[in-house]
Amino acid sequence: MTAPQARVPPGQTVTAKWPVLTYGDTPQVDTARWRFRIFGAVEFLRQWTWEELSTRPSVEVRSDVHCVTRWSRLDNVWRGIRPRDLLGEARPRSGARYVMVHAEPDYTTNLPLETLLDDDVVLATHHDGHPLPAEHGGPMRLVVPRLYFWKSAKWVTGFELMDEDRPGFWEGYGYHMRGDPWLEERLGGRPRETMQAARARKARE
Ligand SMILES: Nc1nc2c(c(=O)[nH]1)N[C@H]1C(S)=C(S)[C@@H](COP(=O)(O)O)O[C@H]1N2
Ligand SMILES: [Mo]
Repeated sequence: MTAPQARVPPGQTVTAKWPVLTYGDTPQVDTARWRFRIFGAVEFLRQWTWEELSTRPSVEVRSDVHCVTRWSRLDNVWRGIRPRDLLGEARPRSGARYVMVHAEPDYTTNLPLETLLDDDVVLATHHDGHPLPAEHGGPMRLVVPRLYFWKSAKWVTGFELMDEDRPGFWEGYGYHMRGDPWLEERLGGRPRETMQAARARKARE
């Protein structure tokens, strides 16, 4: 066993509780109308119904949660499907290097594509043997254990493949573009952009 200390990134405190952190209210997700979409820089636009995704073979992954508000929760067991398998069916174009994760209600967060392809990343429907509670992102949330927890979008609805990185919701307010807890990437991380590029980005946002 590794000592817990070695598992906890700098500036974090371990908690046994699981705080709820949502910007706004918990949305009501209707699984009859729910769709998960992969779009943007892909060869094939794909979408799946709840029925299709929830009946696929699932995997179990154990990982630790590190929230930028300085709590960590160790040994969470997530069950769900790997984004890698779905992305394989959509076939990201060769230039695609980033992903905008879309979620309800109007939540987004950006990730490097290669991070989303990791073995320990899961679109989770279950936590510690129970269906994911609504306030924690049920029926389905993304879990990206190697980055701060704001990258793990609750009530996830799709992946948008992108050639260039773009800030999501919190990143637009100054949270880090990557968010690696071991490097304490809490704020910043935007590449320096020209005034022209900044103007174009503001026009898009
Ligand atoms: N859709 C959505 N996903 C979200 C959020 C949110 O407000 N909306 N908050 C993020 C933040 S800041 C954190 S720390 C985690 C919290 O997850 P939890 O409430 O299950 O602890 O979810 C992330 N995913
Ligand atoms: Mo957070």
